Amino acid sequence: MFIDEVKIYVKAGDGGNGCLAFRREKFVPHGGPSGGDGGRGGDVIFVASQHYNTLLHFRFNPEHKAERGRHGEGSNRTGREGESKEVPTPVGTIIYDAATGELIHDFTTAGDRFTVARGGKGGKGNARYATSTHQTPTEHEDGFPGEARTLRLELKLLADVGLVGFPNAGKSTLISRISAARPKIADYPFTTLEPNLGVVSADGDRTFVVADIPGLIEGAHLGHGLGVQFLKHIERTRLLAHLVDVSESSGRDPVHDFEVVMTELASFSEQLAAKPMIVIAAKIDAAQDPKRVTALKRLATKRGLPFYKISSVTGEGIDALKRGMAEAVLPPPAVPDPA
Ligand SMILES: Nc1nc2c(ncn2[C@@H]2O[C@H](COP(=O)(O)OP(=O)(O)OP(=O)(O)O)[C@@H](O)[C@H]2O)c(=O)[nH]1
Ligand SMILES: [Mg+2]
Repeated sequence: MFIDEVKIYVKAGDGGNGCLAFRREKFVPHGGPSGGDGGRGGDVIFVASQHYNTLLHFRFNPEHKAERGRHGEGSNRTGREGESKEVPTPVGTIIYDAATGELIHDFTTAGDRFTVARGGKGGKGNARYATSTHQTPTEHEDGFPGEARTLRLELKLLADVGLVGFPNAGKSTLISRISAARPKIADYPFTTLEPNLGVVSADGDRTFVVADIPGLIEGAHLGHGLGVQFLKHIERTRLLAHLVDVSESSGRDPVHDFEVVMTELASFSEQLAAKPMIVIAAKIDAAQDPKRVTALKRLATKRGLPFYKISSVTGEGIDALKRGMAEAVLPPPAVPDPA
């Protein structure tokens, strides 16, 4: 249902030209042919990496070219090979030829490599054409062009973070603040009727996916409200972000809201309720009574859960929350990615 898709252009390096040259030495009147071959062009190679979970980095960078081979030189020197270009892509990416629709490769495991465009062969230098009867060849070949093609990349998005909470808690507003997703937002419960996914860019190239699902109310597991059917969309996330409206306008007690949602999660699945969770006091700009916030914070601390205060309206606490989410779901950026 949620597919990230992008079209990119790849071009492997052209081969270098073969050289036309003759040996010129003192006291050797007719030196033989000595033109070296051109170097091979570099390949464009895709490498599946765990450090990426969306195709967002391709949108900023839709062209990938490998280096061309150097031309051959005199004294039978072969031109240097062009460097290959390694392009990281998330595990789960499927590559199609955009022109023919042909499936080129399906990346299923990290470290999986596949050459999507082969570098051109280098041209032969004139030295290669010498025979006993043809000692001063002037033939030499141009390098061969590297492959070029337009690819369509497809990735089924899996959410890393699931937003849970009461209807109207501000889940959709938060996802619209931190990603390009633009779900419907309104001041009434059950505005969101279907899950939305948003791609959040953390530091640099790293991204993660947040799922906004319809709100839960007491008795959701009995079918009240929209029920718990949408919880299946966040069963495979690595982190639940539990939004609790701490403004007065909810007319409810934040601590009670938190417990109600926990009960509903647990009655859907114990594993879901036991997932790593962060607690978010939402709409902090509209919280007149600080006791509502501190009571929620105390509860989070008691349960050993990280606690954040945010306002999607003023932006307060949003950066810290994004960093906290990224830390919880992304592997540490210790190993530099092959670029
Ligand atoms: N003052 C204030 N209002 C907010 C904030 N975030 C959301 N709201 C308002 O709260 C209302 C509900 O926001 P939504 O984002 O639609 O809430 P939701 O959790 O997605 O609701 P459902 O889709 O019904 O489950 C809207 O009127 C928002 O404008 C905030 O940080 N501060
Ligand atoms: Mg919503």
